[in-house]
Amino acid sequence: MKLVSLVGLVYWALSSSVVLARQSSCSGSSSSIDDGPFPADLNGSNFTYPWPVKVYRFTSQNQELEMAFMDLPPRIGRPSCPPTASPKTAVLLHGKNFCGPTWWETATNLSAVGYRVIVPDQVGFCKSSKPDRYQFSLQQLALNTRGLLSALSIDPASTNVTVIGHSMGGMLAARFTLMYPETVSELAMVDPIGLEDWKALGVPYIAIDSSYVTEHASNYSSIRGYEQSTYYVGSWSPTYDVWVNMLVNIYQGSKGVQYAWNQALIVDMVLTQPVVYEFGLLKPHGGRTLLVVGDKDTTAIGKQWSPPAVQAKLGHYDVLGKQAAAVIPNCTLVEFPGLGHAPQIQDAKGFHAALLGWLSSN
Ligand SMILES: *[C@@H]1O[C@H](CO)[C@@H](O)[C@H](O)[C@H]1NC(C)=O
Ligand SMILES: *[C@@H]1O[C@H](CO)[C@@H](O)[C@H](O)[C@H]1NC(C)=O
Ligand SMILES: *[C@@H]1O[C@H](CO)[C@@H](O)[C@H](O)[C@H]1NC(C)=O
Ligand SMILES: *[C@@H]1O[C@H](CO)[C@@H](O)[C@H](O)[C@H]1NC(C)=O
Ligand SMILES: *[C@@H]1O[C@H](CO)[C@@H](O)[C@H](O)[C@H]1NC(C)=O
Ligand SMILES: CC(=O)N[C@H]1CO[C@H](CO)[C@@H](O)[C@@H]1O
Repeated sequence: MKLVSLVGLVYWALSSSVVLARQSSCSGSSSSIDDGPFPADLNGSNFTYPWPVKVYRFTSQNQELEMAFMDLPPRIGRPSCPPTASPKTAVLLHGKNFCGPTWWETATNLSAVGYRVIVPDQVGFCKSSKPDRYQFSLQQLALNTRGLLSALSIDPASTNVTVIGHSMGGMLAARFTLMYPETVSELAMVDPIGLEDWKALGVPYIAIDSSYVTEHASNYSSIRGYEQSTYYVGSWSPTYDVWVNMLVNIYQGSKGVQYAWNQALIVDMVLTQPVVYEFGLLKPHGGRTLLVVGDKDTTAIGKQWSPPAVQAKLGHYDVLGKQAAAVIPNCTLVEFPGLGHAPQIQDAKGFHAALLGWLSSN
C-alpha cells in the first residue's frame, strides 16, 4: 500500500517535472522580437504609425501571438544629443478606443527629456494579434506586457520604468503595478476607467454576444458620437478625426470580425474585473502615483444599457478622481477643469506640462 503510493508519488513528481521542463523550454524558445519591416496592413490595421513597428512573438494560452510595439530611443530627433543607454524607460498603455500612435506627442516629449519609450498595442487591438479564442484578463495583458519588457532586456534592477496608462490602459497600468511593484518605479494614470465598480452600482450584465453586435456595427458616426460626448465634452476638432478613422480602419479591415469579437471580450473583462478595491495596495517602488482626470469626464462602462437611475450614479470623474487619490498611497491628483476623457489630446500642452512637471519633481 505504502509502496504503491510512493511509486505513484515518484511517478507524479517525474512526470510533472517533465511537463514543467517542456513548458519552460517551450516558452523560452518561442518568445522573440522581430524588428520587421512589416507590411502596412498588419493584423488588420493599415494605419501608418509614426515610428517603425516591431513585433513581440510569444506563446500564450497555447497559441502563437504577436504584440506590435514601437520603441523610441531617448532624445529621438536630436542629433546633437545621440541616443545613449538610459536608465529611464516609459511604457505607454493605450485605451480601448485608441492605439499606440495616439501617444505620439507624449512619446516625443518623454524621449526629449531622456526616456526610452515603449508603446505597445495590446493583444486584441490595433496591429497586434486578434485571436479567435482568448481568455482576456487584465492580468493576462499585464503579463504579456511584462514579457515584452523582458524580451527587450529591460531589467527593473538597473532601469526605472514609468508606466503611464490612459482609460483602459490606466486600469491595466494599475493591475500591472499591483502584480509587478518591483518593475514599476512610478505610475501615472490618465482618466483611467475602473475608478468605480460599475456592476456593484447596478450595471446589469450584458452577454458578450450582445456586445459583439454593438462592436461589429461600429462606424465613423457611432465612434465619433461617443468620443465627442465623453472624450471632448461635446466639442470637436478635425484633428480628432485621425483617431476615429484609425479604429474604423480596423473594424472594416481584414480582421474586422475578430477585432469586434475581441473588443466584446474586452468589455466583459473591464466590467467583471474591478481594480478599485485594491487601490490602497498600489506601491510602485519609487513610491508615487499620478492621477490625471478631466473633471467633465463621464465615462462608465455599461452606462448605455443601464436604467436611468443607475446611469445617474456613474462616471462622475469630478468626485471619482478625488476619491481614488485619497486611497492611493502618495497620489498626486491633477484635475483639468472643463475637460473630458482625453486631456492629453484636448489640452496637450497643459497635459504634458503637468506630466513632465510631476516626473521631474522627485
Ligand atoms: C530610480 O529612481 C530612484 C528615485 O526614485 C533613484 O534613487 C534611483 O537611482 C533610480 N535608479 C536607477 C537605476 O536609475
Ligand atoms: C453607424 O452605426 C450606427 C450605430 O451602429 C447606425 O445607427 C448608423 O446607421 C450607422 N451609420 C452608417 C453611415 O452606416
Ligand atoms: C487602408 O485601408 C483603407 C480601407 O479600409 C483604405 O482606404 C486606405 O487607403 C488604406 N491605407 C493604406 C495606407 O493602405
Ligand atoms: C512618497 O513618495 C516619495 C517620493 O516622491 C517617497 O520618498 C516617499 O517614501 C513616498 N511615501 C510613501 C508613504 O510611499
Ligand atoms: C510636447 O507636446 C507638445 C504638445 O503637447 C508639443 O507641442 C511639443 O512639440 C512636444 N515636445 C516635444 C519635444 O515633442
Ligand atoms: C493572428 C495573426 O494574423 N497574426 C499575424 C500578425 O502579424 C504577424 C506579422 O505579420 C503575422 O506573422 C501573424 O500571423
